Amino acid sequence: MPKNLFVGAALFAVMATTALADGIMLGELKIMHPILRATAPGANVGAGYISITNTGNSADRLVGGAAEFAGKLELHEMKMENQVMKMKPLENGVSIPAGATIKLKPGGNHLMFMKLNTALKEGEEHKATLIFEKAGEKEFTFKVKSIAETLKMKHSH
Ligand SMILES: [Cu+2]
Repeated sequence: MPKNLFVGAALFAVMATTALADGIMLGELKIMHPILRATAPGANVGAGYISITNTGNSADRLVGGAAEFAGKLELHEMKMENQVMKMKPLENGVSIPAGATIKLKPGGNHLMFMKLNTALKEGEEHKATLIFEKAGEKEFTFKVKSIAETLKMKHSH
């Protein structure tokens, strides 16, 4: 491909990206629907969900994050073990292939906020920072949804 044609294509890609009205862009990642699940009374861990689209040409990776309302933020996967669904930390984070949309949602990979220092109540908003290998880090505002509402997400596409 002639070099100037390649540059032109790249510029077009950048313009198309910034024109997206929905979601928040961080580099080439488009982040949508940051959600926290409301906690039951006395719970000291809380789950978080988010949708990430990689609009770029190379893979990125969600590697971790932090929040003031939690002592620690882990990335978890759900795994069947002896017919019991268990949560396991994803030590290598969550890969986001070029062009792919990954959804952290109930029943699948999720954000796990450990050592909560406040209850997460429906309707509230809390800030949490997510860290990506290539795109860097950014603070997002998560909306707290009821447990029933987050369960509906399980079957959404
Ligand atoms: Cu978990």
